[in-house]
Amino acid sequence: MQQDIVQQIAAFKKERNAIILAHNYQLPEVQDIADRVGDSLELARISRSIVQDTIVLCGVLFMAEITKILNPDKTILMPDRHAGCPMANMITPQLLSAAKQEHPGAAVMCYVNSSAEVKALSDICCTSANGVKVASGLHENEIIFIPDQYLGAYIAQRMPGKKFHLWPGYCPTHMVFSREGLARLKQEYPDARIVVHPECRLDVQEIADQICSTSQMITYAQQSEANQFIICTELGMLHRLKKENPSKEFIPGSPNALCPNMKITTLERILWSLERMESRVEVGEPTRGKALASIERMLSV
Ligand code: CIZ
Ligand code: SF4
Repeated sequence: MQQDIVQQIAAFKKERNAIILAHNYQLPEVQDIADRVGDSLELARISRSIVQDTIVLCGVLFMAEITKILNPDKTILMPDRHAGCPMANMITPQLLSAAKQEHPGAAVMCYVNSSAEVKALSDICCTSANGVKVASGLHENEIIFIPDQYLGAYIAQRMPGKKFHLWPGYCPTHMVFSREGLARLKQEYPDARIVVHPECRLDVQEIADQICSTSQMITYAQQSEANQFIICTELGMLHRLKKENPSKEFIPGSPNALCPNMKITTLERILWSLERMESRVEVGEPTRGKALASIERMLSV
Protein backbone atom coordinates (compact mmCIF):
# COMPACT_ATOMS: atom_id res chain seq x y z
CA MET A 1 0.00 0.00 0.00
CA GLN A 2 2.72 2.43 1.05
CA GLN A 3 4.71 1.34 -2.01
CA ASP A 4 1.70 2.29 -4.20
CA ILE A 5 1.62 5.78 -2.72
CA VAL A 6 5.38 6.17 -3.16
CA GLN A 7 5.06 5.22 -6.84
CA GLN A 8 2.11 7.56 -7.37
CA ILE A 9 4.03 10.42 -5.74
CA ALA A 10 6.97 9.75 -8.06
CA ALA A 11 4.71 9.74 -11.13
CA PHE A 12 2.95 12.99 -10.16
CA LYS A 13 6.24 14.63 -9.29
CA LYS A 14 7.44 14.01 -12.83
CA GLU A 15 4.19 15.15 -14.41
CA ARG A 16 4.13 18.35 -12.37
CA ASN A 17 7.87 19.02 -12.77
CA ALA A 18 8.12 19.18 -8.99
CA ILE A 19 10.73 18.56 -6.32
CA ILE A 20 10.14 17.56 -2.69
CA LEU A 21 12.10 19.21 0.14
CA ALA A 22 11.76 17.91 3.71
CA HIS A 23 12.89 19.25 7.06
CA ASN A 24 15.00 17.11 9.41
CA TYR A 25 12.00 16.75 11.78
CA GLN A 26 9.65 15.17 9.21
CA LEU A 27 8.31 11.60 9.48
CA PRO A 28 10.88 8.95 8.41
CA GLU A 29 8.82 7.90 5.35
CA VAL A 30 8.55 11.55 4.25
CA GLN A 31 12.32 12.06 4.60
CA ASP A 32 12.86 8.88 2.58
CA ILE A 33 10.84 10.03 -0.45
CA ALA A 34 12.15 13.62 -0.36
CA ASP A 35 14.69 14.76 -2.95
CA ARG A 36 16.55 16.73 -0.30
CA VAL A 37 16.39 16.79 3.52
CA GLY A 38 17.87 19.55 5.65
CA ASP A 39 17.47 22.26 8.26
CA SER A 40 15.78 25.52 7.37
CA LEU A 41 19.03 27.21 6.30
CA GLU A 42 19.99 24.31 4.02
CA LEU A 43 16.49 24.11 2.55
CA ALA A 44 16.52 27.87 1.89
CA ARG A 45 19.86 27.65 0.09
CA ILE A 46 18.81 24.54 -1.88
CA SER A 47 15.54 26.16 -2.97
CA ARG A 48 17.45 28.92 -4.77
CA SER A 49 19.10 26.53 -7.21
CA ILE A 50 16.10 24.41 -8.11
CA VAL A 51 15.18 24.10 -11.79
CA GLN A 52 11.71 22.55 -11.29
CA ASP A 53 8.62 24.84 -11.40
CA THR A 54 7.04 23.46 -8.24
CA ILE A 55 8.47 22.86 -4.78
CA VAL A 56 6.58 20.70 -2.27
CA LEU A 57 7.78 21.88 1.12
CA CYS A 58 7.38 19.29 3.89
CA GLY A 59 7.88 21.27 7.06
CA VAL A 60 5.98 24.06 8.81
CA LEU A 61 4.44 27.25 7.41
CA PHE A 62 7.38 29.60 8.03
CA MET A 63 9.63 27.29 5.98
CA ALA A 64 7.20 27.29 3.06
CA GLU A 65 6.98 31.09 3.33
CA ILE A 66 10.77 31.41 3.20
CA THR A 67 10.78 29.22 0.07
CA LYS A 68 8.14 31.46 -1.56
CA ILE A 69 9.94 34.65 -0.53
CA LEU A 70 13.14 33.38 -2.17
CA ASN A 71 11.36 31.92 -5.22
CA PRO A 72 8.38 34.16 -6.04
CA ASP A 73 7.96 32.76 -9.57
CA LYS A 74 7.71 29.15 -8.46
CA THR A 75 4.67 27.33 -7.13
CA ILE A 76 5.26 26.43 -3.48
CA LEU A 77 2.99 23.71 -2.12
CA MET A 78 2.40 22.70 1.48
CA PRO A 79 0.84 19.25 1.83
CA ASP A 80 -1.10 20.54 4.85
CA ARG A 81 -1.22 24.23 5.58
CA HIS A 82 -2.29 23.60 9.19
CA ALA A 83 1.34 22.78 9.99
CA GLY A 84 2.29 25.91 11.93
CA CYS A 85 4.98 26.61 14.50
CA PRO A 86 3.71 27.61 17.96
CA MET A 87 6.98 29.43 18.67
CA ALA A 88 6.60 31.53 15.50
CA ASN A 89 3.12 32.52 16.69
CA MET A 90 4.53 33.91 19.96
CA ILE A 91 5.53 37.16 18.22
CA THR A 92 3.25 39.31 16.05
CA PRO A 93 3.96 42.44 13.95
CA GLN A 94 2.07 44.53 16.53
CA LEU A 95 4.11 43.22 19.48
CA LEU A 96 7.35 43.66 17.55
CA SER A 97 6.48 47.26 16.59
CA ALA A 98 5.91 48.04 20.27
CA ALA A 99 9.27 46.47 21.23
CA LYS A 100 11.03 48.53 18.54
CA GLN A 101 9.50 51.71 19.96
CA GLU A 102 10.73 50.75 23.40
CA HIS A 103 14.33 50.17 22.16
CA PRO A 104 14.72 52.59 19.24
CA GLY A 105 18.49 52.13 18.79
CA ALA A 106 18.42 48.33 18.74
CA ALA A 107 18.76 46.06 15.70
CA VAL A 108 16.05 43.41 15.33
CA MET A 109 17.45 39.93 14.89
CA CYS A 110 14.83 37.40 14.03
CA TYR A 111 15.04 33.61 14.26
CA VAL A 112 13.67 32.16 11.02
CA ASN A 113 10.93 30.52 13.11
CA SER A 114 8.69 33.55 12.55
CA SER A 115 6.05 34.77 10.09
CA ALA A 116 6.85 36.62 6.87
CA GLU A 117 5.25 39.78 8.37
CA VAL A 118 7.57 39.64 11.38
CA LYS A 119 10.62 39.06 9.14
CA ALA A 120 9.56 42.12 7.12
CA LEU A 121 9.87 44.24 10.28
CA SER A 122 13.27 42.77 11.23
CA ASP A 123 16.79 43.83 10.24
CA ILE A 124 18.29 40.40 9.82
CA CYS A 125 17.29 36.73 10.18
CA CYS A 126 19.25 33.85 11.66
CA THR A 127 18.87 30.13 12.19
CA SER A 128 20.17 27.96 15.00
CA ALA A 129 23.14 27.15 12.75
CA ASN A 130 24.39 30.73 12.22
CA GLY A 131 23.06 32.88 15.11
CA VAL A 132 26.40 33.76 16.70
CA LYS A 133 27.95 34.60 13.31
CA VAL A 134 24.99 36.82 12.37
CA ALA A 135 25.03 38.68 15.71
CA SER A 136 28.77 39.31 15.55
CA GLY A 137 28.35 40.94 12.13
CA LEU A 138 25.87 43.54 13.42
CA HIS A 139 27.37 46.96 14.12
CA GLU A 140 24.61 47.85 16.63
CA ASN A 141 25.51 47.06 20.25
CA GLU A 142 21.90 46.54 21.25
CA ILE A 143 19.81 43.70 19.80
CA ILE A 144 16.14 42.77 20.13
CA PHE A 145 16.15 39.00 19.65
CA ILE A 146 12.86 37.33 18.65
CA PRO A 147 11.08 34.99 19.29
CA ASP A 148 13.14 32.25 21.04
CA GLN A 149 14.49 33.29 24.45
CA TYR A 150 16.72 30.19 24.69
CA LEU A 151 18.44 30.51 21.32
CA GLY A 152 18.70 34.23 22.11
CA ALA A 153 20.34 33.52 25.48
CA TYR A 154 22.72 31.02 23.86
CA ILE A 155 23.86 33.70 21.40
CA ALA A 156 23.97 36.46 24.06
CA GLN A 157 26.27 34.35 26.27
CA ARG A 158 28.77 34.22 23.40
CA MET A 159 28.54 37.98 22.67
CA PRO A 160 29.39 39.65 25.99
CA GLY A 161 29.94 43.03 24.32
CA LYS A 162 26.34 43.36 23.15
CA LYS A 163 23.13 44.04 25.05
CA PHE A 164 20.26 41.66 24.20
CA HIS A 165 16.53 42.15 24.76
CA LEU A 166 15.19 38.59 24.61
CA TRP A 167 11.59 37.99 23.58
CA PRO A 168 9.97 35.41 25.93
CA GLY A 169 9.08 32.86 23.20
CA TYR A 170 10.01 29.18 23.33
CA CYS A 171 9.51 25.88 21.53
CA PRO A 172 7.11 23.61 23.45
CA THR A 173 8.76 20.50 21.98
CA HIS A 174 12.22 21.42 23.26
CA MET A 175 10.90 22.10 26.80
CA VAL A 176 10.59 18.34 27.53
CA PHE A 177 14.31 17.79 28.08
CA SER A 178 15.46 18.01 31.69
CA ARG A 179 18.70 17.63 33.62
CA GLU A 180 17.13 14.84 35.70
CA GLY A 181 16.05 12.88 32.63
CA LEU A 182 19.48 13.28 31.05
CA ALA A 183 21.25 12.24 34.28
CA ARG A 184 19.22 8.99 34.22
CA LEU A 185 20.16 8.34 30.58
CA LYS A 186 23.79 9.10 31.32
CA GLN A 187 23.77 6.35 33.99
CA GLU A 188 22.53 3.91 31.38
CA TYR A 189 24.90 5.16 28.65
CA PRO A 190 27.95 6.53 30.51
CA ASP A 191 30.07 6.93 27.34
CA ALA A 192 27.40 8.73 25.34
CA ARG A 193 27.86 12.38 24.35
CA ILE A 194 24.97 14.71 25.17
CA VAL A 195 24.03 16.74 22.08
CA VAL A 196 21.65 19.63 22.71
CA HIS A 197 19.73 21.98 20.42
CA PRO A 198 19.95 25.67 21.47
CA GLU A 199 16.13 25.83 21.73
CA CYS A 200 16.50 23.76 24.93
CA ARG A 201 16.44 25.34 28.39
CA LEU A 202 19.71 26.81 29.65
CA ASP A 203 20.15 24.27 32.48
CA VAL A 204 20.03 21.55 29.81
CA GLN A 205 22.45 23.48 27.57
CA GLU A 206 24.84 23.69 30.56
CA ILE A 207 25.36 19.91 30.73
CA ALA A 208 25.75 19.41 26.97
CA ASP A 209 28.93 18.05 25.38
CA GLN A 210 27.86 19.85 22.21
CA ILE A 211 25.21 22.51 21.51
CA CYS A 212 24.27 22.74 17.85
CA SER A 213 21.63 22.96 15.15
CA THR A 214 20.21 19.80 13.62
CA SER A 215 22.43 19.72 10.55
CA GLN A 216 25.47 20.42 12.70
CA MET A 217 24.49 17.32 14.71
CA ILE A 218 25.11 15.22 11.59
CA THR A 219 28.64 16.56 11.18
CA TYR A 220 29.36 16.29 14.91
CA ALA A 221 28.28 12.62 15.01
CA GLN A 222 30.35 11.86 11.90
CA GLN A 223 33.49 13.53 13.19
CA SER A 224 33.31 12.50 16.87
CA GLU A 225 35.23 9.46 18.03
CA ALA A 226 32.29 8.62 20.33
CA ASN A 227 29.86 5.89 19.28
CA GLN A 228 26.80 6.81 21.35
CA PHE A 229 24.91 10.11 21.39
CA ILE A 230 21.98 11.30 23.50
CA ILE A 231 20.05 13.61 21.20
CA CYS A 232 18.08 16.54 22.60
CA THR A 233 15.94 17.77 19.74
CA GLU A 234 12.76 16.73 17.92
CA LEU A 235 12.54 12.93 17.45
CA GLY A 236 12.47 13.11 13.63
CA MET A 237 16.16 13.98 13.72
CA LEU A 238 17.04 10.48 14.93
CA HIS A 239 16.03 9.04 11.55
CA ARG A 240 18.52 11.11 9.58
CA LEU A 241 21.27 10.66 12.18
CA LYS A 242 20.90 6.85 12.08
CA LYS A 243 20.65 6.77 8.29
CA GLU A 244 23.82 8.82 7.80
CA ASN A 245 25.78 7.13 10.63
CA PRO A 246 24.71 3.46 10.57
CA SER A 247 27.56 2.31 12.79
CA LYS A 248 26.72 4.70 15.66
CA GLU A 249 23.96 4.68 18.26
CA PHE A 250 21.52 7.55 18.84
CA ILE A 251 19.40 7.70 21.97
CA PRO A 252 16.48 10.16 22.28
CA GLY A 253 17.03 12.63 25.15
CA SER A 254 13.28 12.26 25.83
CA PRO A 255 10.62 10.01 24.29
CA ASN A 256 8.23 12.99 24.34
CA ALA A 257 10.12 15.37 22.05
CA LEU A 258 7.56 15.25 19.30
CA CYS A 259 6.43 18.31 17.36
CA PRO A 260 2.84 17.53 16.25
CA ASN A 261 3.04 20.14 13.50
CA MET A 262 6.03 18.46 11.92
CA LYS A 263 4.10 15.17 11.78
CA ILE A 264 0.99 16.50 10.02
CA THR A 265 2.65 15.97 6.64
CA THR A 266 2.11 12.36 5.54
CA LEU A 267 2.68 10.52 2.26
CA GLU A 268 -1.08 10.67 1.65
CA ARG A 269 -1.06 14.46 2.00
CA ILE A 270 1.96 14.80 -0.29
CA LEU A 271 0.13 12.80 -2.96
CA TRP A 272 -2.99 14.95 -2.52
CA SER A 273 -0.86 18.07 -2.76
CA LEU A 274 0.73 17.05 -6.08
CA GLU A 275 -2.56 15.79 -7.50
CA ARG A 276 -4.48 18.97 -6.68
CA MET A 277 -1.56 21.43 -6.78
CA GLU A 278 -2.54 22.63 -3.30
CA SER A 279 -2.08 24.27 -0.81
CA ARG A 280 -0.28 27.10 -2.57
CA VAL A 281 1.69 29.38 -0.30
CA GLU A 282 1.64 33.08 -1.21
CA VAL A 283 3.44 36.03 0.38
CA GLY A 284 2.14 39.39 -0.88
CA GLU A 285 4.12 42.56 -1.52
CA PRO A 286 5.45 44.66 0.13
CA THR A 287 5.89 42.02 2.87
CA ARG A 288 7.78 39.66 0.54
CA GLY A 289 10.33 42.25 -0.54
CA LYS A 290 11.00 43.44 3.00
CA ALA A 291 11.25 39.89 4.40
CA LEU A 292 13.56 38.98 1.50
CA ALA A 293 15.94 41.77 2.54
CA SER A 294 16.35 40.32 6.06
CA ILE A 295 16.74 36.77 4.73
CA GLU A 296 19.29 37.87 2.12
CA ARG A 297 21.28 39.73 4.75
CA MET A 298 21.49 36.44 6.65
CA LEU A 299 22.40 34.38 3.57
CA SER A 300 25.26 36.75 2.75
CA VAL A 301 26.86 36.22 6.20
O1 CIZ B 1 16.59 25.78 11.61
C1 CIZ B 1 15.96 24.74 11.62
O2 CIZ B 1 15.76 24.04 10.64
C2 CIZ B 1 15.37 24.26 12.89
C3 CIZ B 1 13.98 24.64 13.18
C4 CIZ B 1 16.08 23.50 13.69
C5 CIZ B 1 17.49 23.26 13.46
O3 CIZ B 1 18.30 23.55 14.34
O4 CIZ B 1 17.86 22.77 12.40
FE1 SF4 C 1 8.20 25.14 16.05
FE2 SF4 C 1 9.39 23.69 17.95
FE3 SF4 C 1 7.89 22.47 16.14
FE4 SF4 C 1 10.25 23.54 15.43
S1 SF4 C 1 9.91 21.82 16.84
S2 SF4 C 1 8.29 23.74 14.34
S3 SF4 C 1 10.31 25.36 16.78
S4 SF4 C 1 7.20 23.98 17.67
